[in-house]
Amino acid sequence: MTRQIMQPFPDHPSFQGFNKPSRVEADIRDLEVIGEVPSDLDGVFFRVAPDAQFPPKLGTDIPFNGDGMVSAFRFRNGRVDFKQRYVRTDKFRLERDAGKALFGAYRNPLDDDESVKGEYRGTANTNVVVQNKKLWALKEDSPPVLMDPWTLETEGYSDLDGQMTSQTFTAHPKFDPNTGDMCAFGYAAKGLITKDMAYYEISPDNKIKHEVWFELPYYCMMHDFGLTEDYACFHVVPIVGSWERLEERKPHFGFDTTKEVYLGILPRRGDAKDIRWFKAPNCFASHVMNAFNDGEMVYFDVPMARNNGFPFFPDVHGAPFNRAEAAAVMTRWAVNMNDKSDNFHSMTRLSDFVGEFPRIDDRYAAMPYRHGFMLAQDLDRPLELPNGRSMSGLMPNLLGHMDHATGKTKQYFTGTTSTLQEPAFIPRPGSVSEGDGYLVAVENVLAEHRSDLVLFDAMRIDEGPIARMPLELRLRGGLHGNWVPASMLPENPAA
Ligand code: V55
Ligand code: FE
Repeated sequence: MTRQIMQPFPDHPSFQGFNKPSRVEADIRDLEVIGEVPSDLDGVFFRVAPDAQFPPKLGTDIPFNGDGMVSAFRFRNGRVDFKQRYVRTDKFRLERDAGKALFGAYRNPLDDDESVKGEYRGTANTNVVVQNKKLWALKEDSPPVLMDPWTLETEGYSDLDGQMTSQTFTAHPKFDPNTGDMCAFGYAAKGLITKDMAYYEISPDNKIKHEVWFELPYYCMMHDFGLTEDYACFHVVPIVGSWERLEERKPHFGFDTTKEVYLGILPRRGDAKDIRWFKAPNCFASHVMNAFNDGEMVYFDVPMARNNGFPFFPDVHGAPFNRAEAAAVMTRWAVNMNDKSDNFHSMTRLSDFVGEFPRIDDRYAAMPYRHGFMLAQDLDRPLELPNGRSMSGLMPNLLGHMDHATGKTKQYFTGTTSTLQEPAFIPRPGSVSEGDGYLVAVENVLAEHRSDLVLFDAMRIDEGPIARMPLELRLRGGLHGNWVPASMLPENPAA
């Protein structure tokens, strides 16, 4: 069979300019370091980005459907090495063999090539975490894909040796800092567009210790959740989908401003019958900064907006995308499990940053915490480049730090020709106090079509990076990543 000639990527901002798929798999030994990388940092910063291997089968597609490309930045002795590989998902292998895209639109199998019916459609493009000495490449519509954390070779999809019956697994698992358990869920767990949710607590050696199945009030995108010492918290926001939409070839999801928002609270040691669903007026929220509980009071911190944040999942009633109403600010939702009413206890604004991609010092996940970080946008200093559009429409030129104890904030500004990708926190080796450490992030140097890795002292981001590692490569806008200390990785055969 002769391979089809590679076609150009679509003439669309999410496939051109800085967002053009790069498809570069690379190894760079010893990145140039401007400044200083602390010599006691020993670990890897993993991150993942969608990077379509082929132009979309149907001529266009949303940015969330690109094939997962994993980058690994290995820190040791003040040096940083770079490795980047595609996740060899089933989709990736089938399409590589065919020399073209075989799968249709994002989470719509109706236009898939006959030859791939029933195959996993996942792209493993949303998050990468380490558990049980493997790298898990995650996409919320399918099971996890396991990889070798050193070579980035793909092992394949895993159902945890048959333990996991959910058809899907979230890209936002949480790690209980007390036990190392991975707490996670799958939605559409019994199949596409089902309301079924499965909640799992998985030990560090991959045993499912606890499992709860329940139904959502309505089917919607369940992208993230909140974990506290005693509860798992699920925000139901009307980014809705239906078979009707798929039949009509509309995007899988659309936003419905007429539906209520819920916060479901599941006692972690309880059962489906113990869930309480609290109600709030319509709003938009996606990523969770952190959550914690004080007895029966449950606190859940999210960037929250009045309206839809995803331009490519349009309003189901036809309203145009409203950029001003899509602006999200950090907000603390509170509910009281002892309340007789199903209303929220309160919603409190935590800072004035407008943005998304909230992160914390993960040693303080699921417990009362003080320091939060996020990407934000200084709207008074807009980007000066036409081609710098990011996937979500958010063009973050600020890294923000908020101190929840004092209400004070600090920020780093990239200038008007660069933007930032989500940071990850690196604890200072030997430290235990919250916020004592570093932040690492990819900076998009849009003007030069280049990406830099930047490292900050987490408590002094306003002073700018302590080290900058220019890549001379362009890393497409990514989603999520994490710092993993060498102690959580297997022995490195190459070291
Ligand atoms: C998000 C990202 C996804 C996805 C669903 O909110 C939600 C982010 C990169 O893929 O499939
Ligand atoms: Fe996410």
